[in-house]
Amino acid sequence: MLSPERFLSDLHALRQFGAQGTGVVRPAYSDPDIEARDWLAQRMSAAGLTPRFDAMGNLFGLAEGPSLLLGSHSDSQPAGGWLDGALGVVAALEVARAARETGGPAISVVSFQDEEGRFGVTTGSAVWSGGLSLVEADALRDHNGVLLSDARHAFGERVGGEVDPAQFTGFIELHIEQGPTLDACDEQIGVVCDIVGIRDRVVTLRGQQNHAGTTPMALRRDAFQGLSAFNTALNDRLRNVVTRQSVWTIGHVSISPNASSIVPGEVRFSMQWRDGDAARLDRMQQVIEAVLSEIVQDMGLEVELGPLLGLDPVAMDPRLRARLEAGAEAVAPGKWRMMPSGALHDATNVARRMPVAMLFVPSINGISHAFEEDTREADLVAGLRVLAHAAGVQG
Ligand code: HGY
Ligand code: MN
Ligand code: MN
Repeated sequence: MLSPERFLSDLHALRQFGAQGTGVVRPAYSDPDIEARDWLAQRMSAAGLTPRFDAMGNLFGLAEGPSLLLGSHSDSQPAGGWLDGALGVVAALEVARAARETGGPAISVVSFQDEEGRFGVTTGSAVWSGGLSLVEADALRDHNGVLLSDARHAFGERVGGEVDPAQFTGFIELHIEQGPTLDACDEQIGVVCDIVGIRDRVVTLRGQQNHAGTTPMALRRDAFQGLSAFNTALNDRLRNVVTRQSVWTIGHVSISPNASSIVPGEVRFSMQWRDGDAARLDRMQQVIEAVLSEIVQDMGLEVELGPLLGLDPVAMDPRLRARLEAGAEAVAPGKWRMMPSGALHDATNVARRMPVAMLFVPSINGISHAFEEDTREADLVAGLRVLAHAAGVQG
């Protein structure tokens, strides 16, 4: 039988790996991430599933024969919440376990690796689904310059054979909403219609490192001033291109040499933008590149653009979505809605190989990618029940 108590107990057990305050620090390939995956592999075995790590460190708990795949990711942001990804993995485990106990359908479980993009954009599921080759992935570096090919060796002898996507009939991912809609409307379930697209690249501006006391303002080639001017101009120039759903973020900045008395010679920053319309993502890219080239010309700087990473928007499979809608109506009548996902998810990559669908539960005050991230217990359990319903497992 589906057990909300066992599900919540596992969810809190996973929370202990990399726990920091109310949140978790469990980035992909860190010690807590690997320890958490070892623990999950044991729980999969105990549930009668066969655990298997692939070369990227994606962890599968496999049922025999063709099966429905459920899951999400168990790595976290560098300062992340306890439910982002973990909820979908542990709920999948509970549904698979209940299915075996009740003689239900074959359900497999996955925890994808590096969903949070230490090295790229949903790197583990991108490689597994064939969107990115392992050779290309291995050349990616994190913000500290660590190569993915080095980081993934931490899995050592755990790595088994590759897991063939053809054995799965579909994929369903339960996740927290990570935005304000369900919480503000006092609703319990969101059935996802589409996942937005994303573009992400590292930009480097180079000027001239110099003395901060003696270099006249007019003669400076200050890389940070370049970033500051770029940001202001970009917010203005994007106005005619974007909608209320478009977002763009400079989330990581590294200034060199980062000292009070030195005019910065170099600044490296992440430039990320997201939208539900692939054509608009392209237009935003054109504006970003145009503004950058104007700024570097005006300010005597040089610009280097890193590789453009990204994923296009994806629609959910209507048949799986209908199963989630029926589950939502059974578990939370009148308290659910259809909605797009503004966050990115592994389901986007998995959609290359099989039908996919997603459901959300509310995030209190819409907060996520922060230690304060939380969801009411009744909503976590409602999400579990809708997932089980859609998977055809007794609730
Ligand atoms: O950034 C995202 O949308 C996801 O949480 N990786
Ligand atoms: Mn997530
Ligand atoms: Mn996340």
